[in-house]
Amino acid sequence: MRDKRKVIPRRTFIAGLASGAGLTLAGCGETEPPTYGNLLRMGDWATYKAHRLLLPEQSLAREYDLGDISAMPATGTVNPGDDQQTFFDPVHGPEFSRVQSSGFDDWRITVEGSVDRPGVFSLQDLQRMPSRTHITRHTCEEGWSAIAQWTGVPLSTVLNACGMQPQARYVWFHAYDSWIDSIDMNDALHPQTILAYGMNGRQLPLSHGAPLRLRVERQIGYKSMKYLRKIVVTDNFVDGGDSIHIDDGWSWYNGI
Ligand SMILES: Nc1nc2c(c(=O)[nH]1)N[C@H]1C(S)=C(S)[C@@H](COP(=O)(O)O)O[C@H]1N2
Ligand SMILES: [Mo]
Repeated sequence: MRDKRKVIPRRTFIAGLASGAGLTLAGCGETEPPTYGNLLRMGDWATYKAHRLLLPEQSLAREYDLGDISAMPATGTVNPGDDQQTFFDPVHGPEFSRVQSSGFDDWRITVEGSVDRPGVFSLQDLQRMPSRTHITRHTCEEGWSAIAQWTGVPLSTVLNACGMQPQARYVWFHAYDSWIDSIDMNDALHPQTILAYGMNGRQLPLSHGAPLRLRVERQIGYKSMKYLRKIVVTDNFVDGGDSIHIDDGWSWYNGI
């Protein structure tokens, strides 16, 4: 498995900023990452705490101009239907191939959990909702970054359409490969957090997560999950354990 710990210097820098500013780091409920206490996840603590203290809740990641768009490599899974991929899922991989062969006409995403009206949405359903387009920099933990334009529906719009319940605190994402991951409500309701179906003015390409991927612009690249199939709203944090590769150092919170 690849080494996922290349972002420590910035994390340390931000933590340093926080303590240098004389901020009290103890006792603020909402700045405690839900993974706190798990030794393997100690790295989450500094970034989560520092970001939640220092950054306004809905501060925007920098947006760029059309002329700034760069080439972007596709990494990790590039086709969930291919059983040779590292993160191939024997159950959902073949299912992906089936919906892909329908041109994604048969593709549906479900939204369940702490919502009054669990939803099932086709791509057309999502495309009929108000959209947002932005140009942002994607930063991968492997050391590269790229600028691209993303178009999609704000996650908050979809969650509200399903009647998200007031006690809900996390949103989980399940992909057609073996990826499962979550974000907190602060990131879920952030205006730049979108379910993207378009990239650089075209339909989202297969290798970049078609038909639908998440874009979480204030966190490192791997939080922007590709090939979405299910969204689950939860009241409590549930550690995804091995499925989110904690043993390999993938932090749950990895703000940039
Ligand atoms: N389902 C899924 N989502 C994923 C990945 C993956 O392998 N599977 N890779 C992640 C990583 S490490 C990065 S850097 C970005 C890469 O997105 P890209 O392939 O569009 O460049 O997707 C993220 N989302
Ligand atoms: Mo990445």
